[in-house]
Amino acid sequence: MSVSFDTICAISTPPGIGGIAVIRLSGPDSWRIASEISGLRSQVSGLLPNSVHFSPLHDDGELVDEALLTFFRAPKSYTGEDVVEISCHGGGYAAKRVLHVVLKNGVRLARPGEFTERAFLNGKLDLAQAEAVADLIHARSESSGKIALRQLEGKLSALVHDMRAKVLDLLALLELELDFSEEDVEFQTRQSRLETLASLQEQIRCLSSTFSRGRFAREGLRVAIVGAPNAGKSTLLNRIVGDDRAIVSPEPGTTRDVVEAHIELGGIEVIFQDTAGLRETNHAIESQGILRTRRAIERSDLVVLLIDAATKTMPDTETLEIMQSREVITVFNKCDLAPVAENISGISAKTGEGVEELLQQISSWSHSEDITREEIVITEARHFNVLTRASDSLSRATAQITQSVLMASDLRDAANALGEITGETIGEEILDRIFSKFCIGK
Ligand SMILES: Nc1nc2c(ncn2[C@@H]2O[C@H](COP(=O)(O)OP(=O)(O)OP(=O)(O)O)[C@@H](O)[C@H]2O)c(=O)[nH]1
Ligand SMILES: [Mg+2]
Repeated sequence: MSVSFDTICAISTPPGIGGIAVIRLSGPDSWRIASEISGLRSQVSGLLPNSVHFSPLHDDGELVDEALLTFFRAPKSYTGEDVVEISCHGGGYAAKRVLHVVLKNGVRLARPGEFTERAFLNGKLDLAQAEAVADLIHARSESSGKIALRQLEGKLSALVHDMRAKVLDLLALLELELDFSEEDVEFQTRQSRLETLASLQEQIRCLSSTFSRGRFAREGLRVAIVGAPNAGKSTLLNRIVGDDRAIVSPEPGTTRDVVEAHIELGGIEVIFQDTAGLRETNHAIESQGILRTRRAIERSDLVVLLIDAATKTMPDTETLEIMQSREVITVFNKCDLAPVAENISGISAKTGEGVEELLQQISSWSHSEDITREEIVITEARHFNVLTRASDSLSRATAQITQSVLMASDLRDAANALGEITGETIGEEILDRIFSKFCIGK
């Protein structure tokens, strides 16, 4: 059964110059309004679902554009409602003009994510799938795209749905026993209940453990290149991206701002940050740069600590302390000038020696291969938090195995938590928060 709404519209393609732009209309009046502004008015009763028509578009008799109109009939459309997609000319003018005409005819501008929200409310997608739409749109690397597609296909939903069904089965038998409590019947042994709980906990643990890798896939891996002045950090950044991104000079203290460069490594996006060299200084601008370096370290997933193999100069102690809470790969640079022992990672940012191996090391540290290979990966903090809550409830249920009433309540909490991933159990406020993160037209 579909929920009924008003008719909404938005430009669904990004702004900028392009061959075409698409204006999407969804809702009960979409077919009528699209036919009224096009030359298809007289044919509206004869239009077929899934048909495409070329037509000029008019505003009070004045030609606005020539476009292709695709008609979808509910429930066989993205939103599950009557939908028309108007493909007009792209660029800054035509699409806005067409949108204006549609709005003038009494259609409301869609809120961010409203098309996908309607698809969810009309049962075309569950919540995890709807979130995957946003992820796919924002995916920049192979792994984030693949993960989003698998989630869109419903792989995460199916797994979570299956876990939830097991919890509900446990609950159903337990409640039945409670109904018959006077007769002291047992529909399931305690042992088998404990086994099911343990296997559910294991499934949740496995799924949750993909989160840190999943986050890298989705948001990219932030790697801060840090070290004393002149260690060769900027030279290394330039070598990695194969471009003159940062200024290199023999003068210590060259880099002041954090310079970022993005590359794709093993299917995931890696954001390298070249930073100001770290040393005690009274120079105001350099001090600012060092503060920025420390912030970059705190926000990074991984630090590459670069040390000049010839001078072995280390960063200042305060920064070294901050680094203790981070993951650090230590590398000696300028090994073309000063040889390093075999058991030490040595590179030459200048000649490129060892840089490929360093990238390989970063790639294996991030488990990028696992991310691309793994079937189901959690990328959303929301999903991770829900799984943690479900797991806590199941732990409590296990601890209360002898107290059926309390156990039933914990199982209910676990089922409700899991239902929040697929959207089977979720409040309006959370839904609004999720869909407002989308862009307009999605
Ligand atoms: N021989 C040799 N020289 C290098 C190597 N890497 C960097 N250099 C030189 O070392 C000097 C400093 O290099 P930068 O890349 O500017 O060093 P940095 O760590 O960014 O320095 P700051 O920005 O001042 O902190 C330059 O003259 C580089 O050419 C290397 O692997 N071998
Ligand atoms: Mg530099």
